Amino acid sequence: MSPNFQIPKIQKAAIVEATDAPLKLVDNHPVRQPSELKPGECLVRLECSGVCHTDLHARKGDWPSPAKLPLIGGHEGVGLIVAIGEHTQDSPVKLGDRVGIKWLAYSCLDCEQCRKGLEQSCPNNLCSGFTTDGTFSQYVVSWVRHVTPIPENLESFEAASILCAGVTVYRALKYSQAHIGDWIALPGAGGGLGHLAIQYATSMGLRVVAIDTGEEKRKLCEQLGAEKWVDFRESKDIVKDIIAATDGQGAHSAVVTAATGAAYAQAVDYLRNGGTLMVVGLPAHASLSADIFYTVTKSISILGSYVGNRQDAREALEIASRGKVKCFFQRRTLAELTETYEGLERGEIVGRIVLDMQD
Ligand code: 8ID
Ligand code: ZN
Repeated sequence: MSPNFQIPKIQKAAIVEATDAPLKLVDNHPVRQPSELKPGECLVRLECSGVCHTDLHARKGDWPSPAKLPLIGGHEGVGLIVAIGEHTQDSPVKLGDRVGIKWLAYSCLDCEQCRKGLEQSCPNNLCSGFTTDGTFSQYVVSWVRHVTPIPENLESFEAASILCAGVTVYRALKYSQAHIGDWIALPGAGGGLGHLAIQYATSMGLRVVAIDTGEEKRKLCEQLGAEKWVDFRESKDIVKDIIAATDGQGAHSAVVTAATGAAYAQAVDYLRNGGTLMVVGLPAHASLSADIFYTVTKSISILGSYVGNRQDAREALEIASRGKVKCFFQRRTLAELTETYEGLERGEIVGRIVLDMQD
């Protein structure tokens, strides 16, 4: 416990009280006090938080796995550690450190998945803004072993969305089996995950065909380095257009970050023989259907990719800190979270929204 930080008793927070209920904005939500923290826990005073489409899924309760209720969403937070639970041993972070809160808030670090670096799939995990309260409040409780140190030369608002969107697409690209010079198809390219995927992909030397809709998203995708653009609303034949855009042979890999099942429908068809489909976007009530004959005869790999581990987070941030990847975001306040969800639902958010948590 530090004498340096004044910790208030109450704070602003956006609360989901019941599945699909409107957000309740309050300014008197209790702040967990330093004396109430368990060993291994820390209290972070948030500066900002990105808003991910996952937060909207959590509010709506449209995934097969339920969120805690009542719930404070949010998992792209950056702030300062203002307290650490008494009797915490060997903490890798200290008071005053600037850290990130990502989706994976806690894992046991001892099960087979954790030992193998697949901690995001730890059966005992806790996820920020889903199974433990997240970053849409001014203070959040997290775990010293899982918060992510933010590189000094990366501004907090720039870092926020790297903690989910950035890490997720960085890892998906890493496992996409795409090599320098290969074509990568990115359905959802104009959204939060997608616009960062364009930049990580071009940094890896990949050639990007961006798939999304509307002039604003087209411009952003092209500015960020996409060589080809297919508008999924305008195209009469998406498979044909993507194959034509990729030297007539199809993309070597696809990282699907669209939040709709439709974006998966043709992926196997526009992949080149030997191609890889990275399953990232998590549309509600959707299942993946791929023609078995062509999956086999085209030697297609289909891989699920779930956020990233602590090492992926550090790598994704380090790349951003070197200026290779830059989040395109608009600043808003917590009071504007409801309209942000509405914008996400309508597919109108270009890049990301990052909330100023002290405003
Ligand atoms: O670990 C994971 N796998 C992970 C991590 C983080 C987020 C998965 N996600 C999931 C989210 O839960 C969500 O389902 O990825 C999805 C995308 O998250 P996001 O990038 O935060 O959402 P967004 O900003 O709304 O972007 C989605 C984009 O998809 C486009 C939209 O226009 C938007 O720009 N899109 C849609 I909707 N349908 C499309 C289609 N058929 C499409 N783009 C191409 N083709
Ligand atoms: Zn997310």
